[in-house]
Amino acid sequence: MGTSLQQDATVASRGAVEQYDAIIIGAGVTGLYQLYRLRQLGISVRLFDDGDGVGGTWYWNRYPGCRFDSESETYGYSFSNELLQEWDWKEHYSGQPENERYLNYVADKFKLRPDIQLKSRLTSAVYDESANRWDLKFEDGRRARTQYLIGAVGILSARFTPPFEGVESFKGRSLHTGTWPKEPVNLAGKRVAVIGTGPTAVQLITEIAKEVGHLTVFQRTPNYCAPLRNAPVTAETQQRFKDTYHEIHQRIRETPAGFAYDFDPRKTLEVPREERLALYEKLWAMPGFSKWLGNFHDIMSNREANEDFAEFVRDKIRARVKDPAVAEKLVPKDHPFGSKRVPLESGYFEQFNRDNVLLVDVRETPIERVTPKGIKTSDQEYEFDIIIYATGFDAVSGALTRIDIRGQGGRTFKDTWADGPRTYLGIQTAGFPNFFIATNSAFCNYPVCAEMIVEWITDCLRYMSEKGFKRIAPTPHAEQAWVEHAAELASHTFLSGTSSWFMGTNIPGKKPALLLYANSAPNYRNKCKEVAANGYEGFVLE
Ligand code: N01
Repeated sequence: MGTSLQQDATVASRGAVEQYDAIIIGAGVTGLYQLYRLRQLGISVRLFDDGDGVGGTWYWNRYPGCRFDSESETYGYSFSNELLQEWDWKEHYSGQPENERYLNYVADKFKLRPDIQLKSRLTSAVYDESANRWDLKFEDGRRARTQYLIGAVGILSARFTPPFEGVESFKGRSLHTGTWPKEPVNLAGKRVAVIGTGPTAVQLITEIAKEVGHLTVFQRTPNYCAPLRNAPVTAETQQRFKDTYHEIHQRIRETPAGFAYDFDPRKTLEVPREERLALYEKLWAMPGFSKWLGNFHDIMSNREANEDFAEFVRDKIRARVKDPAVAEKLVPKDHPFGSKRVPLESGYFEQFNRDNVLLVDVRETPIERVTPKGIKTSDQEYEFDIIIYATGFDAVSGALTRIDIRGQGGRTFKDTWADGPRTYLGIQTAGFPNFFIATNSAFCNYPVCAEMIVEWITDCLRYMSEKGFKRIAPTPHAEQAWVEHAAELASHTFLSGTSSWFMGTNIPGKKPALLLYANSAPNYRNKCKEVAANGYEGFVLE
């Protein structure tokens, strides 16, 4: 098992190579659970993370306003009834500080910390074919060798800052929401810019507009934001959660996206207009993603149906913004509802009624450069004390392709994934034996799918140990078939026509490809189970 932190420091300074059966990269929701499970196999396992605390997404994204848009009771781990009974969710959509506390509680409760090495950024992982081992190097010079390497790096962890000219020249403070400082940031009275209007910016802007001196929001694409309708969890509801966790988890394992919503099976346009509107109003008054995942099923496949609901949302936005010209800028018209992740908000649009908030549409007046004083658009220079980049992530592939990973024959992972993710089941890539991608790559509420992948990997390693196998990798044929199948499913959605992180098109130069697996979570889970039940069909075990 892992050594103590003090011993580790000595090992690192001597330059000795640490040896493990399995190494996990990432101390987020997935990585922590993977560590818990692999320890049960009795193998030596160590988890590395570049943060100085556990929590992954909930460690890094500590910007004001950050919170779940999943219902809290569906987001916690389901594997331990003791944990479920001990933990109280304070809000229906829990905030970042509470979520980080939860993951720290998990790390303590299951005594995970002795096997976690923080402040360790993985820079390279090279497969040694003759020894069937992965050789890892970390930024601080630490080296480690492992039979199994598990990337639990999350789908939204590689921060993206647009390559504006002059970014470094700004004399004020520059912040990215994905690496928000631990110390409080004093925004009071400051002239603040926010670049971006995605789900992160929507939460951030709503929270800080009242605090800053002046806020300028640089928007490229307006979003179909819908009300979150958060509320405290009452003692009675808390008890109901605890009494019914079994049913809650059973339900979210059966729904397409792992949320407790069912699509309405009727076809939108076959339902009389008044009845349609009544459903839209009902969904609008409900909390969470009800408006998306509880809507008519064909809003995500039929353009006319989608447009019907999109127009309803546009009118909701118009009704909340006092200045009609500003309202029109905030109304999305160039993409279907749901083709970008729907931001859930708690008073976002009203912020644009404030005297200290200005909306700049960068499609009308593009950002030309960042200057020492602020931001220069095509028509003027704006001066700021603080620029906040809420500009998102190089999603899904970015966190892996930024590491120098080399498989059989020295093939780089970056080249292998140059045209988009190439995997079998989203879990392994041919030519990279014993390297598992423990990332929830389906369109699915995070933990419910992450638990499934962790358990699949754990079962796979147990199976290998029992049968005496030392190496596993997919066949190129199985991988190619999976890539084609995923592309075929993607072609039935209309996600490809919209620029978003789903398609990788938010990153200049990234080849467009749907980065998530567009099947229902139960179908995905069943396929993974079936492959395992058939002796890991499509994989070569040696
Ligand atoms: O990132 P985004 P995010 N010039 O990519 C803009 C999860 N999440 O961090 O839309 C000007 O969505 C960009 O503009 P455009 C959730 O899955 C969950 O907000 O590309 N603007 C966009 O407005 C979400 O989907 C929660 O035209 C530029 C913004 O930056 C994912 O994280 C909360 C630009 C980026 O939006 C990512 O959300 C928050 C440029 N050059 C996030 N480049 C929960 O509630 C980019 N932009 C759990």
